[in-house]
Amino acid sequence: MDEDERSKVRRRTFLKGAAGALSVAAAGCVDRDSGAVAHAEAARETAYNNCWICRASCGQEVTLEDGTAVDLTGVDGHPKASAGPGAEGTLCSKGLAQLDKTYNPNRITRPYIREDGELRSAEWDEAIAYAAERLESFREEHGPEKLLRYQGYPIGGEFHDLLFRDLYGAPIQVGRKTTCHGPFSDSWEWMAGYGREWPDWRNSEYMIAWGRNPMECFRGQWEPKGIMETIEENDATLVCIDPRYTKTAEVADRWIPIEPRTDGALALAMGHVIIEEGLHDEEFIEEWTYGFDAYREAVADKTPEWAAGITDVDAETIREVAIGFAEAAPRAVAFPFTGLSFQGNGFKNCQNVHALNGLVGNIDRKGGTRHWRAGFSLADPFEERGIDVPANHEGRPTPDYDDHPYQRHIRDLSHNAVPTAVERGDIRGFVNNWSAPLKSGNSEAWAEALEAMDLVITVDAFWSGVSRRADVVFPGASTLEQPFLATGGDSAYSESGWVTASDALIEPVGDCRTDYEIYSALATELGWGEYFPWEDAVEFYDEQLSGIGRSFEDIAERSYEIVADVKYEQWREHGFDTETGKFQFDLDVVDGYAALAEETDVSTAPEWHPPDDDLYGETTDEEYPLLLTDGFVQQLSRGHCQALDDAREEYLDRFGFRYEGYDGNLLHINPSDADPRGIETGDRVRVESPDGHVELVAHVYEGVRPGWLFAVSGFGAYSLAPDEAGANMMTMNTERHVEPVSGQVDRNLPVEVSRVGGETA
Ligand SMILES: Nc1nc2c(c(=O)[nH]1)N[C@H]1C(S)=C(S)[C@@H](COP(=O)(O)OP(=O)(O)OC[C@H]3O[C@@H](n4cnc5c(=O)[nH]c(N)nc54)[C@H](O)[C@@H]3O)O[C@H]1N2
Ligand SMILES: Nc1nc2c(c(=O)[nH]1)N[C@H]1C(S)=C(S)[C@@H](COP(=O)(O)OP(=O)(O)OC[C@H]3O[C@@H](n4cnc5c(=O)[nH]c(N)nc54)[C@H](O)[C@@H]3O)O[C@H]1N2
Ligand code: SF4
Ligand SMILES: [Mo]
Repeated sequence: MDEDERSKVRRRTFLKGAAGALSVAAAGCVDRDSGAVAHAEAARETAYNNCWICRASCGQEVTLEDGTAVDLTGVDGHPKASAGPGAEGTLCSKGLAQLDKTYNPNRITRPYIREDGELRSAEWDEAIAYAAERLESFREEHGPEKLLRYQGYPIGGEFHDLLFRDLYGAPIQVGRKTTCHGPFSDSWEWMAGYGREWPDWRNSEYMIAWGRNPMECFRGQWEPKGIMETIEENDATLVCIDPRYTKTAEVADRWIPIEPRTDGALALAMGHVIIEEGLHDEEFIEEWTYGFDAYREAVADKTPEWAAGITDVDAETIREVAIGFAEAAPRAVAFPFTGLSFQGNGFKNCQNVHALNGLVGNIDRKGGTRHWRAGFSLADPFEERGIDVPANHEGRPTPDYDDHPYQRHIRDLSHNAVPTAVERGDIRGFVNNWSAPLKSGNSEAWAEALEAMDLVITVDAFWSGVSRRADVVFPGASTLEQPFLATGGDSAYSESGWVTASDALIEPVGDCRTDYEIYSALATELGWGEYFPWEDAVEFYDEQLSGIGRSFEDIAERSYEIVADVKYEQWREHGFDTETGKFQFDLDVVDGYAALAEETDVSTAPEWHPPDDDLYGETTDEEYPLLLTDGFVQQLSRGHCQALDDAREEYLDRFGFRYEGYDGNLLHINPSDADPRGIETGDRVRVESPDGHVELVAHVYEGVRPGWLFAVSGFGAYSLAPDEAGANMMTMNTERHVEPVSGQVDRNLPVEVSRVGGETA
């Protein structure tokens, strides 16, 4: 397609998308939100879009003026952006920052290729031809099995898979779960038969946010709204178990700043109380669970007094929370996520928490934990067109990782194992999409591995540790600049499946292109054009939606549609999709896990695993007496808002920081740890671990537990933050920092902290 044709397509699709809501502003009227006087002649229109900053796909209503997006609000009634039917739609500050992201001067807006060791900008045709030529010679020299695939949360993920997995034949990818939610979802999948559960917040009467921060780390605006509504309307209780005083802790009835990594002990003691009080769901256990005897035995001697000594939560609190939770069940939910997944002993901790949900029988019940399911299927556009997609990745040799226990049981590679795979020559090239892996774990070794690889190709929006080291960089379009489609079951509509879609609303900034354009151009150059017969992604999505009798245009015009009923208690009809057809307390029937458990001498049933220096994470000692973890805050997304000035400023503002010259992340430290070290708020501090050190600025406050340090991730070396300001904790993380069952990055590091030469920031 040449330039003219492409812009014709864009104009056509844009006009289709915006047609529903055209309005021309009266001369001199005042913009509701910004207060600015609109340009007398400006054609103002609104159209729908979806936010993908935290990947929750909240519906956005965008105001456009002369082809530029000038304002954003949420879409009322949207399943992800509102509290449900008729409710006001809102966006969080990250969603509102979408304009700043799109028009940001730091954005990559042209293709780049490496020449004589330096990246230089290139024309699209040249960049595509160069990437194709390098991919071909790579295949001849090394074979496709040496090319590693890595995707974050992209829009065109299926096109990346089609090109690099199915057609090119690269068999190995880095498991998404191994940087985010491995222990959480692996344990849940083996216990309940599906990888994802979602809390039915809106209908819940007792909510335990367990190492989760849903008031600021949303999976869409429906989460905080649902929580606040059920607190107000159902007098529901919210308990926050977190060593950090988060926004969730702020609104909770109880904040339990637990000793980190001891959640598994707390969960077992709660199970002990629930059984002792006879508050478990006998009928559910009898008919729908497997392995309850092993569970009963596991908790028999796990009294609240026992757990109090481990968790630093007093026995009375443990009793009260256990009883409150069980009495409210099934309208009760104990929901862990990344807080427990980031732990070296995370698998058992998650298994023990999940077991509580089975014990009180709240699985897929109103107000409990919901089985994530859309309740409908889209059509397969390849089938529609009679295209037989090859599976060229199948049967390729994959490396043998017998010395990595978890790696034997999963096909995807663990994020932290990649550098070793490169060192061994198992991996020699890398294709990356919307991801910034150098912030996620084992960062120094990853940086070296990228330098050592023969070929690195990336689609990115900002300069990161990967794009700076790439051979070819393609500038990807944001959601405002490309069509979007998402479906799901997790939303404000507890009993419905939804679809949401939006078309490109603005011309891509600079020379950016949509994901579909990038992958189809590359595929065509490599001789696989026949597998990308769609004119654009709109046509592809349209064919998918034909499966439910909808068109892309239909949905994009109204932003979303509720399309299916998703009943509670789906297990009544189909049973659980597990080995026994039941909810499994004991995982002795799960082959992979049973073998691993035997090897590592652990129980297949719930059990308390303390961190132990050996397999389950490192412990603190005299030299490194503090435990450091990193994570998220409301104002920033995983790894891209750090490139935006306003977002960084909002984050620093929240903690009272307005220092000129420092816009990195803060190290939150309790006064009882700061005082003896002579550290005050604003001091530059050095954090030292057995594997390295970083420097950043201290924020002394009571909002973190004594002995525990927290910093926001996505800053420092290899990050998108301008000048790599702040610290990347993962430069102190290594291959051995891995949770042994799922292969997920363990992000708890023993450290010592000192003030740097008396300077203040
Ligand atoms: N240290 C540490 N690491 C973590 C975490 C942590 O708490 N601490 N959290 C983990 C979690 S939960 C997750 S899910 C992973 C996610 O980690 P990733 O898979 O790396 O995902 P993101 O951080 O969202 O990806 C950021 C990249 O996407 C690019 N990008 C942003 N917008 C666009 C766009 O419109 N188009 C294109 N083409 N690219 C774009 C950015 O430029 C950036 O390079 O991170 C994990 N890593
Ligand atoms: N603002 C914002 N929202 C996001 C994202 C984002 O980047 N920014 N990303 C999205 C993604 S990909 C994800 S995976 C989700 C993550 O959603 P959440 O899991 O809710 O995110 P976190 O804030 O990392 O929550 C983990 C909490 O666990 C606590 N914690 C740490 N160690 C322990 C421990 O040992 N025990 C207990 N009990 N708690 C502990 C941390 O202090 C932190 O508050 O957020 C999504 N939403
Ligand atoms: S919660 Fe915020 S960042 Fe996430 S999709 Fe919604 S508006 Fe965007
Ligand atoms: Mo995540």
